[in-house]
Amino acid sequence: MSAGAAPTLRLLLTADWQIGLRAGQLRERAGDLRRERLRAARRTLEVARSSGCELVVVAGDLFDRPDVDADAVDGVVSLFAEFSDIPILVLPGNHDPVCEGDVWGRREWRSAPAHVHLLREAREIELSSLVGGEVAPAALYPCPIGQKQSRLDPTGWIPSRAEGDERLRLGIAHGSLDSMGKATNFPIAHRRAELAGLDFLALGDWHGTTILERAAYPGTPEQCSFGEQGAGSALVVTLRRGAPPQIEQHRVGRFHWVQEEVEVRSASDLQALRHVFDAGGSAPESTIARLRLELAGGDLQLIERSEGLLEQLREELFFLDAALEVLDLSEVEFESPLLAALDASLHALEQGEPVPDALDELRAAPLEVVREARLQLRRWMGAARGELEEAEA
Ligand SMILES: [Mn+2]
Repeated sequence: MSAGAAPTLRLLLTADWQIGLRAGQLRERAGDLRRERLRAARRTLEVARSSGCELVVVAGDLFDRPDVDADAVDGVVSLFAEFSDIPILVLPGNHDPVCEGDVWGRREWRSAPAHVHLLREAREIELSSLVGGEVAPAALYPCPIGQKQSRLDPTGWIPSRAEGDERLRLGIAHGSLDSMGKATNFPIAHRRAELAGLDFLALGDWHGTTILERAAYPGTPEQCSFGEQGAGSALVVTLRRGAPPQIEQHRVGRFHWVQEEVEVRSASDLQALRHVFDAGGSAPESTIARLRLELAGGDLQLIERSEGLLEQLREELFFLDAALEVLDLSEVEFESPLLAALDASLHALEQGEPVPDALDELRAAPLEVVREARLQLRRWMGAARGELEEAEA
């Protein structure tokens, strides 16, 4: 058989849309982010169309949970209806499992168009029986999830390739490959594709794109939270019997999530932080940020500048969660010359500089003790002045 005659199939692999995600971290913008997730889903389906994919595979967690708003389900169903030229295969994942009270039994989902196929059973399916006769001979091995957690490998049932079976064999599963650590929920043998003679194993659950020899996670099309790595893509996978899969990664996500903790010692630290957003490679209105600023020292001008920068970023970014912490009480003004001298001496001790003879024996004190003494002194001064002002008022 010539190479040209080998069965080929091009599919778009996506997963973990998590439609209806609560996104509580984004507070007042959470609803906007939910709508944006559906836009990323649309861009994903547009990639399928522009790349000439013969089908779309959603490898689990299309919905964030079974009780998402009716609007969320309606939104997905209407979106699918706009892409009626491409069959869409949907696998239930651990966020949207097939079980009592599942999202799939809801009225909104039941109006999904006929080109959308829910893979609710673990059994071999001839692809042509779902999508018509034009497609290459291929067998599907869907591994739907029926609960939130399990220690069993959902791909364990897939039979080995029978001798003489020259169809493409495609596994579709949701869980964690057991090779990458932390694989406690729905662990999947990392060599399952090779063990079962699959041409490709389409995977969902990990939110970062991960491409292996005969298996891949597309990752979530739009990052879900701070700390996730490698989200924001869809994969176009071309299978040809007897050859390794060809996998192309397409960016479909809009948002960049930035998390920074900065110790601000001078105005140049603020400039460097500003630069993170100016040179970050994403438009400010598509940036979601969490910032923790620590000001070592109570320089009032620096505090004001920091507040100014945060105010500016809050205007420009899609969302900013910011905290400004002032660590020191340097602004304390000592009315007593004696206490001022003591404070200066403690500071000198901290810095390893010469101190008056009277404090000489403190030289042996551990640095933390000296720092704490100075901080206590300043707190006490601040409190004492506050009481005085209250008494005068
Ligand atoms: Mn999952």
